[in-house]
Amino acid sequence: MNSISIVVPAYNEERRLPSTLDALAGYLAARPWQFTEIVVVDDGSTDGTAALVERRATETPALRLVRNPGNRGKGYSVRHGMLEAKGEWILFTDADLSSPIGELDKLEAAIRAEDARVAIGSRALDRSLVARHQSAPRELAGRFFNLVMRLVTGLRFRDTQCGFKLFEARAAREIFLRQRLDGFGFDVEALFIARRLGIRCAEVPVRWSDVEGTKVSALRGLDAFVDLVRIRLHQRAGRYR
Ligand SMILES: Nc1nc2c(ncn2[C@@H]2O[C@H](COP(=O)(O)OP(=O)(O)O)[C@@H](O)[C@H]2O)c(=O)[nH]1
Ligand SMILES: [Mg+2]
Repeated sequence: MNSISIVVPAYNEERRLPSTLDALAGYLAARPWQFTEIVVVDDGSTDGTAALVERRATETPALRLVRNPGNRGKGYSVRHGMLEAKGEWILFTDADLSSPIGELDKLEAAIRAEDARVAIGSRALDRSLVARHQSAPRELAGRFFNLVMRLVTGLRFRDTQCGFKLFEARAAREIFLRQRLDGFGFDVEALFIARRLGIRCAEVPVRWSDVEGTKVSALRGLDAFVDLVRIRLHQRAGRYR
């Protein structure tokens, strides 16, 4: 792997982005790459997110801002970034870097070991890697979501919601050109499409630590459950072909 795009969906992240961009730039500088880029997708932020990225992009040529037409959600943001990215491998990561960027090495190793084209970070395979947990209700809701997700979709993953996933570029195109959910169910949808296309995905235990400042409301969380039904309906209507 010597060509990488890192996609960062960002909604009102002016506080959490600076240290994240530093960490990403540091990681990319530590290794000889043929091509690197950091694509921040501004999701209609009302704070200084876009201005911050534009300012930093003048000093960091590998950094690029793309903008959504308004606040469209994480799914829309990631799809936009994945389809804009030019690297041969594309990672998307949450703006708070809850999984440290060094964990990318583990995804890369899993891709090689399992001959996969997608590797997804997981908090469920080795819970001792979770340094700081989410609130108890949030974590419980996450486990319940996983249970319902497996029942509704038949997918076997233990954690689909970790915002740290690596795709081979061609697989990313095949998946995200079909992907349509704009909200938090998009990860499940992407994995669902991957299975339909026969694209192998490895689930990889990664270090993870909750960072304050979540933007996910209970209502948006509930909508992710509805997304599971939407996935089945889209599938039945043949929209993932
Ligand atoms: N909540 C939310 N996050 C968004 C949206 N658009 C993009 N994002 C990004 O999606 C990621 C969600 O991370 P975060 O809010 O920390 O979620 P949590 O860690 O699961 O609570 C961050 O990078 C957000 O900036 C949106 O409309 N709502
Ligand atoms: Mg977070």
